[in-house]
Amino acid sequence: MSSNQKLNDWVKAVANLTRPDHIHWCTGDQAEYDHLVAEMLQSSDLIELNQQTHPGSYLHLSDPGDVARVEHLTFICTSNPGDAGPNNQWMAPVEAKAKMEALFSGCMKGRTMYVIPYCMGPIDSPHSRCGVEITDSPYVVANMRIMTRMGQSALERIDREGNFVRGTHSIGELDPERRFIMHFPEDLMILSYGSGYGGNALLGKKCHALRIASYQARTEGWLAEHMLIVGVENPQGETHYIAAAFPSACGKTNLAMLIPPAEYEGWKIWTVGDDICWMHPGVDGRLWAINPEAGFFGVAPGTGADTNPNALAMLNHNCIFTNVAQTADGQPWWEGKDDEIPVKDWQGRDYHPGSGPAAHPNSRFTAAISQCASYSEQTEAPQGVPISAIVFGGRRERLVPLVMESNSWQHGVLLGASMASETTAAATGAVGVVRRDPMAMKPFCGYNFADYWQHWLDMGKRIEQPPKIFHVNWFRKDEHGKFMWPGFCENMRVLEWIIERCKGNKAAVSSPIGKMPEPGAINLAGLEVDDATMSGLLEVDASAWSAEIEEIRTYLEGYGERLPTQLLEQLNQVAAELKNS
Ligand code: GTP
Ligand code: SPV
Ligand code: MN
Repeated sequence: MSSNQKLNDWVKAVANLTRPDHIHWCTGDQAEYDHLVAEMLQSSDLIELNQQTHPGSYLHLSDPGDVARVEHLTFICTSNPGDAGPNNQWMAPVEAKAKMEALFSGCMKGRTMYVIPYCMGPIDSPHSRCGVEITDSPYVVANMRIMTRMGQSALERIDREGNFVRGTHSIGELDPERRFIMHFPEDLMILSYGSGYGGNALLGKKCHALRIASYQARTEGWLAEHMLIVGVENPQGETHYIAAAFPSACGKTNLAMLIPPAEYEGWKIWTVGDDICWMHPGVDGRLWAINPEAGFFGVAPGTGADTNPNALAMLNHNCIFTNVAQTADGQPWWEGKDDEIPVKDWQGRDYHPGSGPAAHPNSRFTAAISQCASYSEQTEAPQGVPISAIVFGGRRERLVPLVMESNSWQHGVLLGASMASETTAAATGAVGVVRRDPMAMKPFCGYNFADYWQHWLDMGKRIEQPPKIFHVNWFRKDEHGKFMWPGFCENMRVLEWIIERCKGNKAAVSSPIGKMPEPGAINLAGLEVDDATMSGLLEVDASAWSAEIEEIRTYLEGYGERLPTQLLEQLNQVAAELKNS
């Protein structure tokens, strides 16, 4: 129980509706976690992995119909449909609440209802926000303990502050026909039914820290973004922090913990966050960022010694794996890990090579951020870290150059608003289809994108020393379908150029779409990238870009009268420069 009457009353009301057999208030301590794990091993919610090679690690196999976020079943329920915008699905709050009440009615009979107080962000940060998730899934409790500051300390902060986001979650029947993820930003409330997976169920993550928080951030003058936060330290011991927004499964976790290549002796990468970033203008005129999360819910496939050695090393203890495959000796396995051949696939069936992926393409690991070798102690700093550069990026086979810099904050907002990316397995639906994903927030902005872009433009005026804004694309392919840029740790070379630009040390070449590196400005020492490939990676095809700009115009104009005119002015300027080029 809490000393907060509002919290106690709400817990009671949810119990009256859902009818659980037991109510458990989570403390977040180790004994509670161990007990939950023991129960889940008993009920087969968890499978024990090899405790010699992976102590404290377990595997959860989800329902095969519940493997990713469900954007078509996700709603923003504001009183005015215009406030949700064309970027969201909207439902009237009264209708949504009635629908959810019917689903939740009696749904926890025979089960335990867990009350999870959690804090998003360092427990003593003025920028952190608390929430309480009620759930009937012990798997959710175990994951929330890794992903957030969960339990007693969060409850104490809630008792002190009085306000918190209310999240109610039930796995229900795991029936996609009876599944909804509903957000009520005006009430700071989330209702989620019918899924036990990731962002659908761990309500502190996308539901609270992005959809609800982005709505709050707009009214309160800050930014809640789908961004990693990384510190880049040079051999002189100077650290610059970069925040980067890439859509789901487009490389945030990888970039956040890269190990610089051999040519970068003395450089060090510090991980502050890999998915979500809350930024506030500081009294010193800079933009400061905290990571509201305490753990990673990272994509497993593709994580190997050659791509992301820091991640691989942290995954050998105290992890929860979801929907990966298993080797004969009970180790977790996924495509891209190593040359082993697994014996069981992500549904626990016998695996036969050639019968499709052994691990689900959206299989994931949950691990505490402090387990990562590149973990930065600044992750706990109440004021956060100062951001030198904001980087936008997408997965684009064609057209979009390796890196470019915006001409101004306003032009940078256009770069973010114009983002597009090939869809991935992180959400249900087709994979590999190019879609507009402004600021990587298409699935996560809790209000009308037009108002969001205006908010970004306004923020630029409120920050005296705004970060420089860049756009990158690691995913350009050649005519044989091969990635042109080696990516992964070699992205360090692009980060170096970005930081040099922030420090004012390197010149850039103007192009109609933004500032580009001068020839030779990206350090290619030790790389097998020839000059022709590099100029291909930095090429700006004016006629293809003119077509892209018209597509962007059509997309932006879809936002109607709310669209900031400044954004269209920026677009017109680019269009005119392309024409004259
Ligand atoms: P979410 O957790 O869904 O938000 O994803 P994310 O943005 O953190 O993506 P992540 O770093 O997990 O990468 C997703 C996939 O992209 C993995 O399979 C990676 O191996 C692959 N990937 C990441 N970085 C690069 C890169 O620089 N080049 C190439 N070719 N692939 C990459
Ligand atoms: C994403 O899809 O961007 C994720 C995974 O980070 S989930 O938590 O499921 O949203
Ligand atoms: Mn994400």
